[in-house]
Amino acid sequence: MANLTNNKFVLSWIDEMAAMTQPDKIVWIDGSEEQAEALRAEACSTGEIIKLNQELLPNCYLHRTAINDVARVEDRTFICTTKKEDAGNINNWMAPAEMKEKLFKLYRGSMKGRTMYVIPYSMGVVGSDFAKYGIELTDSIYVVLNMLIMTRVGTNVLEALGDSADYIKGLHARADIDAENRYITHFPETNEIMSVNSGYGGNVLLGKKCFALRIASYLGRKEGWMAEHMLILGVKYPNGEKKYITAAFPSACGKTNLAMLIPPKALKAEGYEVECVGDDIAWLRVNKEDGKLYAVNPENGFFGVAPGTNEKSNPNALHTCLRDTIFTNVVHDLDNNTVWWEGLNDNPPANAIDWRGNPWDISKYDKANKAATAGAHPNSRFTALAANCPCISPEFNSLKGVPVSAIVFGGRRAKTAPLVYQSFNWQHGSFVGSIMASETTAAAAGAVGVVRRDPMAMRPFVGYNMGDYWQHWLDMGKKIPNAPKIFHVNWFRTDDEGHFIWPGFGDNLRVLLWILARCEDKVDAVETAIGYVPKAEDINIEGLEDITIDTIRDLLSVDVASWKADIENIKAFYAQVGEAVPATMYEELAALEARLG
Ligand code: OXD
Ligand code: MN
Repeated sequence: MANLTNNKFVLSWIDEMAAMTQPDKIVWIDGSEEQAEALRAEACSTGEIIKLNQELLPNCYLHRTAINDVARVEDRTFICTTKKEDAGNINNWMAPAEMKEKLFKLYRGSMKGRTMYVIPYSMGVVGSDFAKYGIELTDSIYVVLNMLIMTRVGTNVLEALGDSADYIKGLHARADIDAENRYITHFPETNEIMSVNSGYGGNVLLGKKCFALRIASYLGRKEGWMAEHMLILGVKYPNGEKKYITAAFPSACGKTNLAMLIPPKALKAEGYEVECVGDDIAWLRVNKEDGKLYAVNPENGFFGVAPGTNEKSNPNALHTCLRDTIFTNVVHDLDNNTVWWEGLNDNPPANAIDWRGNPWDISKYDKANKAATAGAHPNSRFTALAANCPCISPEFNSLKGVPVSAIVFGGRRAKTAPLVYQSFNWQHGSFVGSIMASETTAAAAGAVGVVRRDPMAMRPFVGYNMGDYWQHWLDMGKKIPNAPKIFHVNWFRTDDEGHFIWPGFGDNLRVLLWILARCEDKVDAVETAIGYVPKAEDINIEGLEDITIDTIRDLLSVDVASWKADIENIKAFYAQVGEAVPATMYEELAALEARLG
């Protein structure tokens, strides 16, 4: 097949990678439906994917990964900068030359007998100011088909790149799917990503976490913008006005659900709507005209967790994946050739194959031992087109992005954080982001689990030193004349029996409306040691059963004892981040401690 570009930087790099991996042939992905369809047919013929019921699930396919290859592997993810301190203490680090020597041995000859696909892709709308281009080389059709959904792929990317060397080089080889030799590596100084011995999404769809977060966060610092692990949503008011919020939560805190929320009945009746711009990643730039921070979602699709997605928790996600979707590691219902997962409905298939490829029915399922007995892997996924989402924002393809009114941080805290609070200012808000954390909750016993600090939900995704990343947040605040206000929410406060108090899901809009009202100075608040907390009567509870103003008061109370206990944990974490922690963050920490008394 002919090359699709004359760009000598691209061609010489591909030559070099092909000389090392030794594929039988090289195929350029042009983004055409015709080529995609031929690849689907080929992958079906080898069993790599299974074509599902085309009446019920048009253009949908199922894939099962290797059993040892079902999630991101943080302990095997490396940031390879020349100096160790540039990667920092939170990332795994290895010197570039040393890592490459190791990798090249694994890559050498790894594509013998296979095809190398060349995927030119864009993160962001091709040609927009936000867009960044990448080329992924892979020997997996599954990767090609996923990239066609998750990113903007095609010859227009090569045209936009022209003869420039400014693109991110990504090399992925499945090799032996050997967990002991699995590496997800980033070379931010040379714009390279190398992934080997995995076939699982987060490790191999190099545009997502690897490029759009790790490499992009590095570029953002260098170039004066931000790459964040944030959803983007728009709230449409009954009068037609729209306001946008970005929000960062650690994995497994319901980001996709919040991004696509459906307003509760009472608010819907008044005319409120929510539009989704993105569910996972936001790129943020200061707009020179109005001095506001603007956000785009650089992705083109959703790589969502399937289990727990249902008509009640997230009908929009469910409808998004009824067509043009690749399901990974879910249950295959053999009777009607569809898919199923735990939490989809109460109607598990009787005749089915589980994510491991073994016969399965619900009698094998033991709730107490989900990991071993679930039909769908707990981290099973759908890869679906954003364009198919019923609530996708009309601004999804906007060249300039959407203006951000509020940035929201969140975590899963049983006691410590109230339902919502507002930071005093950008600097304090950056501090609030730096101390973000999530707990594992043992719901039944009401026990408080282990705290994992996850600053800005970026712990696994910052492509450089965490302390320098915090400094970048502080610096950005000074460059945004009309900066968004920064908030923190916690949907997961529990009562003494360990039950969640706040209903969550669509009702979270009630909290978002308070947040947006604050951004416009339309509502008062109470100043506390941790920030501004709503007056209970300012959270709209119309139509909410079981929630009284006293419940809201409870949800908004600041539990000083647990904050004081948390301070010790924060100090230990700051010490771990080490010397690069900005002095300003320590000042904010001391000020918080003083306010707590
Ligand atoms: C994801 C994650 O898959 O954050 O989006 O883990
Ligand atoms: Mn994520």
